[in-house]
Amino acid sequence: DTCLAIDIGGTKILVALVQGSTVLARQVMSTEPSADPQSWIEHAYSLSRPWAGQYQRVAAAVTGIVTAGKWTTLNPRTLAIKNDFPLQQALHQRLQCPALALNDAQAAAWAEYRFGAGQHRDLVFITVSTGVGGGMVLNGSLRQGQTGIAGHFGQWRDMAGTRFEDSVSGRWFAQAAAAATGREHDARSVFTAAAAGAAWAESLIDTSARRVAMLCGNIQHAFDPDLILLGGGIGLAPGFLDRVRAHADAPRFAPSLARAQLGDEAGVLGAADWSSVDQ
Ligand code: BMX
Repeated sequence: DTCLAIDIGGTKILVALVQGSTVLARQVMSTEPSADPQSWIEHAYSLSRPWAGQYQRVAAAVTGIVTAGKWTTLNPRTLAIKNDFPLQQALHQRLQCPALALNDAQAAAWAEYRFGAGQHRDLVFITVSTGVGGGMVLNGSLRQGQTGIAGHFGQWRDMAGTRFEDSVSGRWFAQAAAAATGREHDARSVFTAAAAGAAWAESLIDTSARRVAMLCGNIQHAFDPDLILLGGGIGLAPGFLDRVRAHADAPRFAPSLARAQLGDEAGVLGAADWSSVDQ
């Protein structure tokens, strides 16, 4: 059957009509950070109007934690959501069909396992994006945990109490670039500046990659997975994975790193597939 799948991230919302591993049609818009969940849903709904009657269920992959269908932010800097927004219920009411929601990176991990990188025994997916998210498929099953928080590696804190994602993510790039240049930047413009030879931009990318390598090393020590996949706008940026690899280079226990294969469609593909297996 066919699923309407919605990925609500810190920067953009992707709405797709999905059948198995195929995205039949898609629409993308930017997330208005100052708006609220109900209005993001209304926007997604309006983008999906041309596909009315073509799907039997709706699945959402969202930035933030989903506990029993309710949605809460972990890091309001990535996207602020008031606690326990009844996401599944709101989707069901708006779209008038069965609805399921889960965290975006968990959905992406599941999609990579099913349709992307493939069926490894233990696979970890990390997205370096607006924030830093993660998901794990262990022994063939998606690990969501008791509350849905499993895999939130970006929320790990250093000794000073700083969240990991606040020192490597797209938001961090924007802040660090502004501090370095006195001008406004986003992650994309930092990568463009680095490609044009700007030393300050090079150095920011290298700092982020070094910290992500550290994160991957920690994950390896915790779960010893077969594979760690890197996704997200920054994770997939040209050259980023190579830098992470170079920094992660420890002889015996280095993580096995690879590029995530499903790009920005991992969330919608994973949510759609998960909604067919988890009901
Ligand atoms: C944050 C957290 C995670 C999410 C990750 C990536 C919030 C709102 N989100 O760590 O749940 O998986 O960001 O999100 O607390 P993205 O929007 O950058 O893809």
